[in-house]
Amino acid sequence: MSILNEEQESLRKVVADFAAQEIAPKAAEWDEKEEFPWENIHKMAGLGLMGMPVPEELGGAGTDTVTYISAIEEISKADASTGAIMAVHTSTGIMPILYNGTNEQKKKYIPDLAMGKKIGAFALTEPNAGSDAAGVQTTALLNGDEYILNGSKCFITNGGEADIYTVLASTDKSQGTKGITAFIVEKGIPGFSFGKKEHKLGIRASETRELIFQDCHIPKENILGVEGKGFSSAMVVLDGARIGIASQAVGIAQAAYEAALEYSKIRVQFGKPIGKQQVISFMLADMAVQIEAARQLVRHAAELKDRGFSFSKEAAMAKTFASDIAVKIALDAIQILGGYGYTREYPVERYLRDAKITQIYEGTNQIQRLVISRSILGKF
Ligand code: COS
Repeated sequence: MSILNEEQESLRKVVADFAAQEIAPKAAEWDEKEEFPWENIHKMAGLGLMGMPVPEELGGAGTDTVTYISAIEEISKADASTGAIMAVHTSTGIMPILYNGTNEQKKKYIPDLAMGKKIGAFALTEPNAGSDAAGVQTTALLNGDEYILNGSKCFITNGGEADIYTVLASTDKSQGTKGITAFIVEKGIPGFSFGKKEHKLGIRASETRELIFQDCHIPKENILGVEGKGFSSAMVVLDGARIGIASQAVGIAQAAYEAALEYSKIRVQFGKPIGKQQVISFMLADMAVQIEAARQLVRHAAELKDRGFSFSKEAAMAKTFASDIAVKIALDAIQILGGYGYTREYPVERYLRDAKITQIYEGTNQIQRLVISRSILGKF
């Protein structure tokens, strides 16, 4: 079953109306300027959208995952950049602390993050540790009551704008994945700086930056979870985050489909609207099927998570399918709009540019297929 209940549906509707009125009209401008949409983030914080699945006692909205990912879909439909900021902030900025933090860490960091007063980010990827996440070369060496962090991270979503970072570093290179540890690192501490800002194909209003650590002293109490458990904790966080990105992909696909549908009703060729020509109506029918199938996969993974079942394989399936169909649907939407679709006068070219990243980040779709095949066949 994956029909939203009354409460989930009414929250989805509130977010959809808000996103259509407040976010969508400016999405093209944010994209053009490559400017972090703080205005959107402040408004979303006011509505309680920056910490939806966080318990109320920690400043969140206390929703389930299904409601949270339905909101990501609606925000992403209006603006995929804002959807990326929200999803990454919540799923990978807050969740590592919620899952693994001590009570003191939770109280210190989560309320400001969940209320959107601060932004969170997650720093795993490095120049030589992408799909092979275990190849982390950033080191954290214990020195008295501190760890000293050295190295760099790349492609960090919310990098530079975020205040709180979960950083994965090697505390013992000889131990492989079991020598990786997570740390909470605050913006502004000595030895922590930002490198180049990436200029991207899509989600251009979201910030993506390099992080640089040069003899950065981290107090011992900022270790997140247990030393050596950072890698498996990161995998758990990423499983959840992949449902968010899958939902972002569904939102982009829905936006592209609706743009193509509207255009097909008004564009007249050969004496009738193109939507009444079978060649176009069948394309629209295929889009509708693919979006519904993707949405159901995403909600299924979210429901498994909410009910406490294992959902790693299903999250990977949802992300793979939803991101692949988002790219296909955005391409087909451009095809339906023809020459107009190829211009910046219409939003469909942006949808294609935004959709592409969903096949890449939070684990490429090749990695998702690896996760799925390992779940079916075992590791080989
Ligand atoms: N949940 C909990 N634990 C997990 C896990 C999961 N989903 N996936 C792996 N682990 C644990 C394993 O159980 C293993 O622990 P033990 O040694 O105690 O058994 C440990 O983590 C190492 O796992 P594994 O041997 O499978 O690691 P690999 O190096 O073979 O790689 C992949 C695993 C490829 C799946 C991982 O590197 C990956 O997900 N890469 C993509 C990274 C990514 O998504 N990056 C996106 C950017 S970060 S926002």
